[in-house]
Amino acid sequence: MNGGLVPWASATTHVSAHALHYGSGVFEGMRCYETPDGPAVFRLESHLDRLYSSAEIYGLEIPYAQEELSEAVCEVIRRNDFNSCYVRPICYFGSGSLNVHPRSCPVEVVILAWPWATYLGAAGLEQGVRVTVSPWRKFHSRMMPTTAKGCGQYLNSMLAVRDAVDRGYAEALLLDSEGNLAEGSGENIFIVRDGQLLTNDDRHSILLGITRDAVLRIAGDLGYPVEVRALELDDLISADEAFFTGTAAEVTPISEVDTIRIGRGSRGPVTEEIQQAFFDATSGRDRRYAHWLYRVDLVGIESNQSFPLAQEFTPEFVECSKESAEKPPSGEIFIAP
Ligand code: PPE
Repeated sequence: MNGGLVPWASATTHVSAHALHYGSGVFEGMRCYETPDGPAVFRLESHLDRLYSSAEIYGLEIPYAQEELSEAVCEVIRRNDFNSCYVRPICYFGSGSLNVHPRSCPVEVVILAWPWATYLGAAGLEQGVRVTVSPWRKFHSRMMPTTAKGCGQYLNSMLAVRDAVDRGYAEALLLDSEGNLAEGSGENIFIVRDGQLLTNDDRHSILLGITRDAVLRIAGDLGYPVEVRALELDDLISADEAFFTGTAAEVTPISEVDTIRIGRGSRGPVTEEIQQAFFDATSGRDRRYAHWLYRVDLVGIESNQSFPLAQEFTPEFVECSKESAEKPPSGEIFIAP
């Protein structure tokens, strides 16, 4: 946290922090996977590139070089002795003034890590999840930069997912302001029809997901034609298969939308093949995608010992699975360079 290694319980910020009042921060979510070469962060550079561009849009000057943040991400994983985990770097305007303009607010930089199993439930990965079209529309990219991962932007996602869960669905699907599909509260969407993949892009107010990008590449390598265009609700309802992509959600099949079954109402064969290929990439089994894996142990090997600051803590806001809300094991710490 801001250049130091801090135990979870002491990693606090003041109530006058600008970000608390106005959501003025940007963040990333990445996953570290266990591979034959030790733990490796999937597409670390792409995530940090997006963090820096999100920060630039909001005028947050990150006072560290990208290489320093890469090393800090690895360090927090090593010091926690994690083989696999979720990593959440966040940069935000801290305490300085409370005008909407963040003048005189310092930029705080924190990296958190914790074990995070499946996002939409372990069963969801195999059987698919039920989703509902949200009454909340995704904000238009002219209202807020949808390609940036800004903290305050997630109030839109939060409204949508709470409504969906309250109505018994695993996830919300937000339409854009024109009524086309945008994305899930925390995932991009793909449709499979007649052996072809369809997805939308930033013209439809989505975050351009890094998992989406990986799946586009994997699908191409598997020989599936992919079309990127506006998607209507009808495209989804008449699809053979559909799935979400996201760092937390990975590749999760969609089984139903508002009680209408998609295809057979379970994970389809194309989704399964892409899911398998994705996990082969993240686990290092498929060497073609080895360049997407950033090996945690390659740097700073001298300091690779477990760290005594890691302590008992179970962050209540962390749900391993939206269905089972398992608690992660203790031992999380933050670090920044
Ligand atoms: N759209 C949104 C709105 C989104 O939040 C995510 C990631 C994606 C698409 C997929 O992006 P990518 O992870 O680069 O493939 N959502 C993150 C936050 C989840 C959360 O609950 O917090 C994530 O998956 O890490």
